[in-house]
Amino acid sequence: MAKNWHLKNKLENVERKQKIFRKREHTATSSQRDFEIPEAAWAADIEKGYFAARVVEVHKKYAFVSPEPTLFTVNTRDVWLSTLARKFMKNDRQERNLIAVGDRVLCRSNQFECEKQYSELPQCTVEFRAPRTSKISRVDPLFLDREHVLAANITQLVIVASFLAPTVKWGLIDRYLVLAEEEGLEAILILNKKDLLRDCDNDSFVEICKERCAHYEKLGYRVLQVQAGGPKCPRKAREEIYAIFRNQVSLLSGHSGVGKSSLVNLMRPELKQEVETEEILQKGRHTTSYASFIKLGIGGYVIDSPGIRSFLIRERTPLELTIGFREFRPYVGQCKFRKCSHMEEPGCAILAAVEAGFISRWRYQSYIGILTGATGREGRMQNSDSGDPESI
Ligand SMILES: Nc1nc2c(ncn2[C@@H]2O[C@H](COP(=O)(O)OP(=O)(O)OP(=O)(O)O)[C@@H](O)[C@H]2O)c(=O)[nH]1
Ligand SMILES: [Mg+2]
Ligand SMILES: [Zn+2]
Repeated sequence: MAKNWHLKNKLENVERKQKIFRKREHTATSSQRDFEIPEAAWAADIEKGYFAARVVEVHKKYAFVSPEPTLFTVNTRDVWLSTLARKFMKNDRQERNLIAVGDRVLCRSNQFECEKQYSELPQCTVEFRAPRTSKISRVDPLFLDREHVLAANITQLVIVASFLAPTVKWGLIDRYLVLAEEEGLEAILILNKKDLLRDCDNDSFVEICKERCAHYEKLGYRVLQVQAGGPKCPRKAREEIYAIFRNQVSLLSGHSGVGKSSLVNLMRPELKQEVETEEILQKGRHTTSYASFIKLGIGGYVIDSPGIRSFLIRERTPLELTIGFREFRPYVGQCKFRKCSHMEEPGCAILAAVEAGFISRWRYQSYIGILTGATGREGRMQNSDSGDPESI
């Protein structure tokens, strides 16, 4: 009974917060609305000398952008230092940064206006942002009612985990899958450090890994088990990796040390990525410090991001969350109670499917974890409470 009461309270809370969020969205400041302008309306400004660009890196007070003369051709070698137009620099916004890596923006050069040159790079002002075709975001760890957009306009989400060192966190994978499902993005799973699994003598762990990889494949996700670092990656594995990333704009996400940058380095990146070394490991910090938009020699672009420390995603109602678990969908609307949370209600179709073995228990546990707001703090940085780096 006490548990039921707690759950009811919790769900009412989610609904209340969502109402506030929607109301806020509705009354978003006019500056926020004006900032997002469809590209079709950019032509007149482009004639005045403005230029379209892609955001390639975001810092606290500035960002780097690269011109994008046509869609999907980003001149990543031509980097401009940009600041946001002053009129948009308001604090009362729901989004941590108005621009994120991957955003398409319209810039005005102020190369000859600036009295002070802060950098040798040309300088510009970001005047407008195009509506996003996709975004991946989390809850800002510093202000829990604010959204932190990690990347925008990606064409696929590549979730990277390592079998060991650090040990794979299946719950984190499921959290990312929920975001991908909601955005209608293809999600691909790369399980790295296959060599460590091969040498592992914990048979039950190896068995679980095998089972779960096969289960994700059964659910229709592409799963790749690779060895991105260490000795040379075999040609076949390399070809498989290329086939995933070629001509896409991919976001690489996952926790620190799993091998995201090692993967990027296999694909002839324009900028070689720094990979974790013994020294960095001792300091316990992220190797990649900022998410950056990188052109790949094999074709396409990738956003390499630092391993995430806290991955709290926006709270969702049970109905919203079931969308993120594709195997739950056939049972949605079949429960006895319309507002079923699928936790312990009688006549719950999802619980029955778990009992009957149609939904796996561990995926169901992930659902419960997200629904009840487990923090998602995982990994070797979990004891560090020093706030978050400015980037992702
Ligand atoms: N044994 C083994 N080690 C690997 C493999 N891939 C990468 N590594 C090592 O794992 C460590 C972490 O790799 P990174 O590529 O820096 O990981 P990352 O995900 O980019 O980490 P952050 O930038 O901190 O988020 C490095 O020491 C790599 O050499 C692999 O397949 N097997
Ligand atoms: Mg890295
Ligand atoms: Zn139910």
